[in-house]
Amino acid sequence: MVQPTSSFPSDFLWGAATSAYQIEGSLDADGRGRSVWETFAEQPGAIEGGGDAAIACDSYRRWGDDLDILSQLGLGAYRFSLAWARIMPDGRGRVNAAGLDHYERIVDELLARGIEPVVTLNHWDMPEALMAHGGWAGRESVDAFTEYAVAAADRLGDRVNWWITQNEPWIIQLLGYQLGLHAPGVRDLRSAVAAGHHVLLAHGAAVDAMRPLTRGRIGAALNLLPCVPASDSPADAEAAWGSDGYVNRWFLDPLLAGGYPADMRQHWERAIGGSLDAVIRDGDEAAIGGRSDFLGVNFYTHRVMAAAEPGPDRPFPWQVVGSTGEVARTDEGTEIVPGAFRDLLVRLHRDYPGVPIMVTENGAISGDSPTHDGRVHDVRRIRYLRSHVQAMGDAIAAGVPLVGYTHWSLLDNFEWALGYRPRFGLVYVDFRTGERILKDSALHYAEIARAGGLVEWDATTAPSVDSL
Ligand code: GBH
Repeated sequence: MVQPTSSFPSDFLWGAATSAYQIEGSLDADGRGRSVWETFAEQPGAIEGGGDAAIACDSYRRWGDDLDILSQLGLGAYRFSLAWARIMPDGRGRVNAAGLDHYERIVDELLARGIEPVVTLNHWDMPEALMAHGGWAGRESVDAFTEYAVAAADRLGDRVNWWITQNEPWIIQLLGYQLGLHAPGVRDLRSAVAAGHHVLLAHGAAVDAMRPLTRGRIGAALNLLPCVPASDSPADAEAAWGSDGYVNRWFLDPLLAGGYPADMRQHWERAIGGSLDAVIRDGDEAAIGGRSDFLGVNFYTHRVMAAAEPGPDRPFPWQVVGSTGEVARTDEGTEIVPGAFRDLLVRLHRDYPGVPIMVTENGAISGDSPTHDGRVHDVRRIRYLRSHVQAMGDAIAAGVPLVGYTHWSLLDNFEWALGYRPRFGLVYVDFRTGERILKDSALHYAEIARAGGLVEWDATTAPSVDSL
């Protein structure tokens, strides 16, 4: 049996996470503007199952139910995002007060319940109007985002202690602008690298503009993927390091170490066949770095990498291959690697010392649905959760300054291009009725949060709602 982990500090934040577009619905309510995701979702085949986010979890109306669940579980933090297009319906200029009113109610109600709001500004739902300048591929996005950040901090800055400017710049760059699998559906390498850069530049500009308006801590959330070589060969080792530059260091280094990694900049310039000087201008790196109060880490899995020849569909000399040996997987086949999670946290502390880390996402798809007893026995999610909590405890014991954990996700929700099939929630949502059911994982997580670390667990006994 795993011993109760005592390494978590007493003020460690145990929470859960969502994002606006994935849960809210009510896309036309109270003056919300259109976002790039409505346009993208209308394209045939863009969303698996043909769904859209018109209703999702109906959380724009049921947010009180969501907060009741957080209270019932005894969680101490809620990471959620503001819908950019509710606050800046036209992208620039006019601020929609009704949008801010909505989030102010949520923040005040969270605080009244003793739950720390962790507020994300951009979780991918950019106002459609900003596509006139290419969206994130255009440098105008930096000023637009800063206006939005100022509006948010002006209203909420006195009450919000944790701000996340950007969620997963690499996913925006890759899926939004390189592969076109997410909004706005662009497929262009030069646009992709520009988009990633502008997301970071907007982080820096927003931090500076928000400082006078909030004493809260401001950071960005990166999805980090440890890159492991597929074999002992030097070529695969090089592939793994290259891929680490593409996924991880391209964002970590400018945020926390003063500038882009030279090796990856070369890879990019080779791939686009020219210099990046017009995109990454003099002074830009100085405007990104040295400003983050903490790092948000979204961790799901790793990537096993092998050397490969670049080609039309492969801009860089590496490719993802699966693990060869025995490795546990989620229902969707994602490799479960808690040891790599611990090692990643230790590496971050070593390579970027002095930066507090919040694990802002971590979770697993499990094909759960209620059984005849009306309960959801998601044992595999419990195992995933426990092994990653153990990894965090080990990282803390090794000296990593971890300040909190917001599990992805509080609710089953709209999983972007994959629609409603993948269920990531601690809480089951019936998308026809909006009904919410606490899964066994939610009940077990409540025990972990209450104890402040791992507690004994017997897979044969389902936890009980009465224990809350
Ligand atoms: C995070 O992305 C996101 O921040 C969050 O919104 C999301 O719900 C969560 O993880 C779970 O995915 O078949 O092309 O749609 C992590 C990266 C991006 C990994 C979407 C899975 C599906 C690829 N995720 N990706 S695609």
